[in-house]
Amino acid sequence: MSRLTPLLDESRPLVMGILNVTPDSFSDGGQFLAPSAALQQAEKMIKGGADIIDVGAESTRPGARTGSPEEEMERLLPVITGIREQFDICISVDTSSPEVIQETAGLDVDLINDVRALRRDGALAAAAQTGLPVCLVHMKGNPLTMQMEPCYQNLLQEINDFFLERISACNQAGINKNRILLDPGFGFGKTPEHNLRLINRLESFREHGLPLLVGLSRKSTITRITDDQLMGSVTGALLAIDGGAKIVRVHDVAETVSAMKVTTAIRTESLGKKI
Ligand code: PT1
Repeated sequence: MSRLTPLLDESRPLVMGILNVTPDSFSDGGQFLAPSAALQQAEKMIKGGADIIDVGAESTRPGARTGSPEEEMERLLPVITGIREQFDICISVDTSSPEVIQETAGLDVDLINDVRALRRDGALAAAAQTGLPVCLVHMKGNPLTMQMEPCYQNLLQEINDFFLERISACNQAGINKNRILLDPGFGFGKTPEHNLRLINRLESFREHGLPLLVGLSRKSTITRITDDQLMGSVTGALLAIDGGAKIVRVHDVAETVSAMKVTTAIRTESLGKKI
């Protein structure tokens, strides 16, 4: 069974640490490409309190181009295998490729995180086959084109309609609702104002009754507001959790976890155990 399932049943929010093994990632490109550097970063995030490590080999930042599944696998395989050998941590694979979904499922991973919401040919069937939970991200367009004048009649409704359509496609492919997480896709085909509204109105997406995941760490909307990426990202993560996010996807795990502990202590009026 996926290690994520019991974690989702806990009442606390979860932290997903980002591990990019891409040569061109938007904030840490190339830094963790070597498997040993990637494993060190994974260890740092686990020590910092990460519940999940999200490993990705395809850059999906605005303007990025898609690589081949073989390229993705070549980068992912040693890192996923290494993490699995060393740590009993939840591993998420950030991919849209059916081949990668199928291959990595054999490496005992716990979540398929797809910014294309399993819309690629064969991705739904591949994900269904694995029996793993899936995260469906809302994206208008594709990474190459998504920031070219993104436009909505009704942002929140269009995202919810998209969720309904993808949940139904998943159900038809044999992926039950209890295996689905939703992500409104901060930075995916949206203006900064759209992105800010998503977080401010996160409760709009609760109607599906599914866990919400939000990733805003170090994204351009944040860095356009403040030069302090860390404080900006942590603040955004806290407000996302306040709005009902079950999982926040972050670069700075330890800092986010510390901030979350203080908000939890205030909300529960009790000291958590100091780690
Ligand atoms: C995300 C996410 C992701 N984001 C999930 N997976 C990225 N579930 C990759 C910018 O504007 O939010 N949720 N996987 C990275 N994508 C972006 C998008 C990075 C926009 C940067 C920007 O700077």
